[in-house]
Amino acid sequence: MAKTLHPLKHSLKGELKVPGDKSISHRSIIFGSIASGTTTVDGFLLGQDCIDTINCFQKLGVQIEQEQERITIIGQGIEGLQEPEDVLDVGNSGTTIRLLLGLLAGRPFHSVLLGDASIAKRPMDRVAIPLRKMGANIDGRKNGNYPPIAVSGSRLNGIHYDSPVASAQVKSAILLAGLQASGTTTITEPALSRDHTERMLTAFGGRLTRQNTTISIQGQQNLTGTSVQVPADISSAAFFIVAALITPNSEITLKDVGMNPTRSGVIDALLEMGANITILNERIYNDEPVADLHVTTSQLKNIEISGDLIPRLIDEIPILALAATQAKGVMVIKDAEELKVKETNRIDAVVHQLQQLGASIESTDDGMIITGESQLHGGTVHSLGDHRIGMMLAIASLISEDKVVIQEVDCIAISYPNFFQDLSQLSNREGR
Ligand code: SPQ
Repeated sequence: MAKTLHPLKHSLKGELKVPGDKSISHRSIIFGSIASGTTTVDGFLLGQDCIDTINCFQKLGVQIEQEQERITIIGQGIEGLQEPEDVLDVGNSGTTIRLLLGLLAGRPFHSVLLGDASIAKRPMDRVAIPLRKMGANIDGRKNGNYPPIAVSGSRLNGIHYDSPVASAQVKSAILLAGLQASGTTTITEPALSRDHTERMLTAFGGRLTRQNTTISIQGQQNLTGTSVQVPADISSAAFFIVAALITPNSEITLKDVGMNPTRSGVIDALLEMGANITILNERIYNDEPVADLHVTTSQLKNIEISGDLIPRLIDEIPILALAATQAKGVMVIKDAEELKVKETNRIDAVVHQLQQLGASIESTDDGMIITGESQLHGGTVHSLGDHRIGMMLAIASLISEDKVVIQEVDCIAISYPNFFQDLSQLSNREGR
């Protein structure tokens, strides 16, 4: 479906709570399903990716009930998982397929995992290689690297793995396998990736240790069901934060935003760019920091984004690139090769789509270079089936001279089903 969006007539004003965190929602289903006893999850993200995780666990025999944003999982312990009678379809979700591979590597049955056309192109070697070292049987297309991918459970042994990438999906898959392995499993990553798995495992009564970027887990642990309150997703909030910063006379407050330091790199980067963002009412939900964010229109200046900051804002690079088109000076984004293996090649997708709107932006081998300040002129663009590209382009329409037509906007429902209603609520405009 295509959608035509017109430039913003007024400013953005008001208060909004964006939907629940996608990474935490996935993990609440995974841990609730392998724990013993009942788990309740409030503020669950009803985006397609997380619904697909629920569907996979139901096929694995877990009783999961949904009532609006409250999910109840009746966990029977990890031994309660049963061989699925059908393939496990993860849809568009890289997190679901990679974490399931780690979990199912140690279960005594056979499963086949597949997803949509984007998932069929996303590499699984990054998890399959360390899992095979632990004793896993994993096979798939192109030497076992691409879905559909099959896993036959086996006895796993703990390993020490030095991961070449800072990836929470790799770390989490290894920890889920390590939970079932004999001995200790240790993973060292080159920079710290998001740590929701570690925090949630602890909330379910699991034990692990961390020293710098090395995490160790002892095998054969039992988890116990608990209550989870999911914070609002900082990755979804980022679209409205940037929208308020770059549109005239805007002032918004975003409620209950997850501020886990392994995810809040986007706030650090924007503050360094001169953004007026005030962090209010800081508190903790199940070991996850949360705050309200007050944001007003700001004159931004560009900075370099690289190194250890990259994993802390990897999913926000598309919207940061849009912010950079409206900031003074040049933004250089480096060390971000990981963008090439997301739902799309996000370096190419961001650069080509923003060029279509008139931005001054070029790709590099490991990132992009953006020169501000440029007036976007509008035009026809494509989400390429990537929810974060679709939302970035919708925010770009607010400041374009002319209308923006976005093709394939439906994909936004992967992480933010009510995105356009929430945008209308803040933009208070006719005709949207
Ligand atoms: O789940 P998926 O499709 O991989 O989703 C994305 C996204 O933009 O929503 C990436 F495309 O987020 C990943 C994120 O980039 C979610 C995630 C997680 O929940 O563990 C970790 C990151 O990926 P990685 O490979 O760096 O671990």
